[in-house]
Amino acid sequence: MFQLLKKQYGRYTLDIVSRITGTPKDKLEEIYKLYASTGRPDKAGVELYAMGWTQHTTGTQTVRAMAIIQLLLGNIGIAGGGIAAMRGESNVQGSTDHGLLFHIWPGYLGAPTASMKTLKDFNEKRTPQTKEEKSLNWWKNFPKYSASFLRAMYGTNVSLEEAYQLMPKLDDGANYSWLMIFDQMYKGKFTGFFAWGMNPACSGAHSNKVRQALTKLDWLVNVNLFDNETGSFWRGPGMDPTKIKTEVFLLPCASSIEKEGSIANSGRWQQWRYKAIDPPGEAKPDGDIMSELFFRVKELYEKEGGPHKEAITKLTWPYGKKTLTGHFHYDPRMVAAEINGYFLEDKKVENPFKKGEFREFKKGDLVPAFAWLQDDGSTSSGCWIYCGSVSEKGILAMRRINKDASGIGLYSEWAWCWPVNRRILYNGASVDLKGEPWNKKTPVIIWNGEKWIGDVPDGVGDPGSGRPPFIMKPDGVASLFGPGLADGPFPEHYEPLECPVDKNILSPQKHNPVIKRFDKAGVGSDLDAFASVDACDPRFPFVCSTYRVSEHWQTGVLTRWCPWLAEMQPGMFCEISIELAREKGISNGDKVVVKSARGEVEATAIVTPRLKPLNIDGKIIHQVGIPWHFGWITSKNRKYYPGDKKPEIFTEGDAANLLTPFIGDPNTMIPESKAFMVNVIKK
Ligand SMILES: Nc1nc2c(c(=O)[nH]1)N[C@H]1C(S)=C(S)[C@@H](COP(=O)(O)OP(=O)(O)OC[C@H]3O[C@@H](n4cnc5c(=O)[nH]c(N)nc54)[C@H](O)[C@@H]3O)O[C@H]1N2
Ligand SMILES: Nc1nc2c(c(=O)[nH]1)N[C@H]1C(S)=C(S)[C@@H](COP(=O)(O)OP(=O)(O)OC[C@H]3O[C@@H](n4cnc5c(=O)[nH]c(N)nc54)[C@H](O)[C@@H]3O)O[C@H]1N2
Ligand SMILES: [Mo]
Repeated sequence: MFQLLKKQYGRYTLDIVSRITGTPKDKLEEIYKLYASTGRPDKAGVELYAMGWTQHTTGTQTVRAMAIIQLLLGNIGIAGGGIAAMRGESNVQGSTDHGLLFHIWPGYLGAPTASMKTLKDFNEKRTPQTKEEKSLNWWKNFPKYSASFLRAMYGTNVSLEEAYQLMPKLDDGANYSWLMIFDQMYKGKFTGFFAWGMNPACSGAHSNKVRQALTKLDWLVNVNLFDNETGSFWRGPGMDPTKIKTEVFLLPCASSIEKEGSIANSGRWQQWRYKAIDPPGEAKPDGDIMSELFFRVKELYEKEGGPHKEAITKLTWPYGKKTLTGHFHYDPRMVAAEINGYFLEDKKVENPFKKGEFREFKKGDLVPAFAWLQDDGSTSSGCWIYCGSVSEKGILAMRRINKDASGIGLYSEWAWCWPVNRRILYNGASVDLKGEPWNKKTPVIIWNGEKWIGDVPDGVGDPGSGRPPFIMKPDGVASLFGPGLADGPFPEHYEPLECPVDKNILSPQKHNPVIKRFDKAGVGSDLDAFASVDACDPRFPFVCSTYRVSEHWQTGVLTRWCPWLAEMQPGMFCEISIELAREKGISNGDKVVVKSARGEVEATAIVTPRLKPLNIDGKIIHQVGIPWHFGWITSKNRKYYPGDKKPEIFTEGDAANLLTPFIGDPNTMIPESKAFMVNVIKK
């Protein structure tokens, strides 16, 4: 594999990389040397990444390329090492842990597809095998986690097999990600839609398409603190309310400080948050809204019947109760315990870590850690990786012990970290085969002659056991070669779908050949609203990228209403270089229109040395940048109806996503919001 790797990347000479990126050769070399200098036992290098890497049609390959570099440098599992995905919102980690994505159940259990007819088929398909005797192959435990999850869903009301039959299945090969959902909605395949804590009319790539898609719905439920461009899409720019059939409901919700629950951060720390104040008016915590919906839908199914009704009527929902006022309150502490999991019967279980030693559990006991979960239906766990997060000591996410015995910042008694409170994943790679830390000054784990001390050890057996440390990989070793993705197995350089160059000097393929596209290729005579420009099109000569500013949050629904923030960032701007400004006769503060193949937005020009023209293979290429926090609802020039709230300070400009292409990375389906082609025209 290493020889293949050398062959693949031998082509990436300094000269070629410099021609492609526009970075001078000496700068490239300086950066390579500096970073490669971390490949020593007494040094560490970490890669923090966020949207600059991911929002591309090559995002997955970029992250993989860096993972390969970190492996080669020995920067995995050590203090100050790793590949760290910075999560954007406070609970992005928690939501993916708990099954937000369509293709996984909670705890990253691959979801079943229609062709997996029985629980046995499902478990067989999803449980990896290995011939490596010393490999732990942790995913061999998959059937324990799937059984425990099914029990968390349906309790003991039904058998495990029946529970499996009640769970929804994905159509084989189908994809239900964001772009897919809005494409299907645009094609009229949806009846209704819950926009739950999101603002797709501004955050979704190609917002014109998203806004049109919303007109095809019969109903839309907006669960939010405020009205936003999504809930009010029907009276937004270019819409004729008399022609739109969609009925919109706003369910007012409590904000993060008005309800209790937990969040999980980028470091996998689950931290408890307490309610500070009551929500105003009729607003309710999201959990209560969901709970009430559940009971109402269940009642309807019980009264009226319907296809597959048991999928709803047989669910266990022990944490919601009807109060005297008729409101279904749900208790997040009970949910936390359900996520941890229980023994559902009295049972004597062999200690998974000590053969021949047994422990007796009583029905209702909390399962102490996921190694104790069973595949026979005798345990439940809503998310196996969180098993161990609630114990007789309480909800460990509530811990606030501000002590760091490790000296390297693990703070092991602050909150709780999945899995099993281990703070650094793959820490077995921080020691050699004899158990000696590679770096004796910053050890993560140490063998004291009898046991490991420091962080909770990951994957390592006792020194001398020869167990390979990457226990989540079937063979126990990390992979340089990455089969199983839509692209690869080795990362390769491709240009974004919309780009300013004629060819990729490394390969005859200009773009990632497996980009997920929904659009028609090329543009027609007028600006085809749903197209991308995949050849250099003189109408859109500049590269555009979208990004954030400190003063606003996301689509701005939480910040555009704050007068002090609106005052600091009062509207859409477009950053352009001094050179481009000169070329186009644009001055700082001028009004401009930024246009792509899909739409246009008005902006104020900011002429800045922050952006510099790039020299790409001898050709001067300009790049411009725009923030994506704005939307029409807080603007001065929109129509305000009686009863509409007006912001104290207006912000001008509409969504940056009116410009972005509706295309996705072939693995993650994230849209290419960081690189597409536009023109900038002085008004
Ligand atoms: N104030 C504020 N803070 C926020 C948010 C907010 O809206 N406002 N949003 C939160 C959320 S949800 C998220 S996901 C995070 C996002 O955090 P970031 O990903 O840091 O945010 P963006 O501003 O979208 O950033 C992208 C950066 O990527 C760079 N970039 C663009 N293309 C490339 C490329 O090809 N390679 C590299 N290496 N860099 C590139 C751009 O120059 C830009 O500086 O921020 C979170 N924090
Ligand atoms: N062009 C471009 N587009 C992007 C990005 C980019 O960099 N460039 N970044 C992308 C990224 S990283 C992200 S994360 C997405 C975000 O996309 P969205 O999630 O659609 O956007 P937000 O503005 O974060 O929407 C959150 C909504 O939730 C509401 N809200 C706040 N608290 C609560 C609560 O407790 N309960 C409920 N029910 N609602 C609440 C807010 O008022 C707001 O309307 O946008 C993506 N879109
Ligand atoms: Mo994000």
